[in-house]
Amino acid sequence: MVLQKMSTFYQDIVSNRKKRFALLIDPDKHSKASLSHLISLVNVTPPDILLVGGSLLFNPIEDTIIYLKEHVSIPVFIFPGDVSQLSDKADGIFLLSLISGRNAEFLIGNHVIAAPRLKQSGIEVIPTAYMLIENGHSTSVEYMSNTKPIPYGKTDLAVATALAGELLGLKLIYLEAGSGAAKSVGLDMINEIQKAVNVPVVVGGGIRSVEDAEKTFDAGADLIVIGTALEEYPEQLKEFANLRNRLNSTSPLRG
Ligand code: 1GP
Repeated sequence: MVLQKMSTFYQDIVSNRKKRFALLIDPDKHSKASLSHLISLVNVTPPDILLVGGSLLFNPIEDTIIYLKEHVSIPVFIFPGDVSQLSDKADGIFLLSLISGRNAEFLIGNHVIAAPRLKQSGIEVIPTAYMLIENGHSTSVEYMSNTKPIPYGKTDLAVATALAGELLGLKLIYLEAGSGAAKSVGLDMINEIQKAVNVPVVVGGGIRSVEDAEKTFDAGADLIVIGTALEEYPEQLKEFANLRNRLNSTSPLRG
């Protein structure tokens, strides 16, 4: 029997509740040259984790994961858009339960398909409560998952959903406005959810600047996820890393 790897990244984030950021890499959005440039920057000012995935991928995820594992020393996790995005070459996976939706395939169906392979791989699995939050426009993840997001201002619904995720045993609450969102998750909603749950809160979608990132951290996010902004301006990586370092050197730690 293959034993699931001890949850090392997760252990780290719960035992040391500092601010962290993830760089999301969508394999379809990079050429070999752009990826290699981004990786050279990652090795100078590293984020805390690389996430790899997308709502719909034309290119196999594994090639990108192998390339990243050869070139970086930070954890490389899968952030799967669907069940085809699996690889035992990654360090781990955010196993997403789309609890804002009511589509059984994304609540349990795909997990049943993926489970034997995940068990066999032994990679770290982090059960994640994935919540889509409306941002004013329809997003790829909404379309592909055939689910409705939680309305933007409905903080009570979002808090109740996050609590349900925690009570079901999910280990991260991930608030997702959608890649390239014009409006990221509302600060009040992040703050209320962070106060309501004990597990770490992840926020992604539409975080474009260091100012956006700082407000999101201040509202209570433990981990923020940045994709588009660093596809467009990879040099901004350094600014996000400086922000994280500054916040961790000045804020009292939570948890
Ligand atoms: C991850 O979908 C986000 O949660 C990434 O969004 O591409 O807008 O940074 P951006």
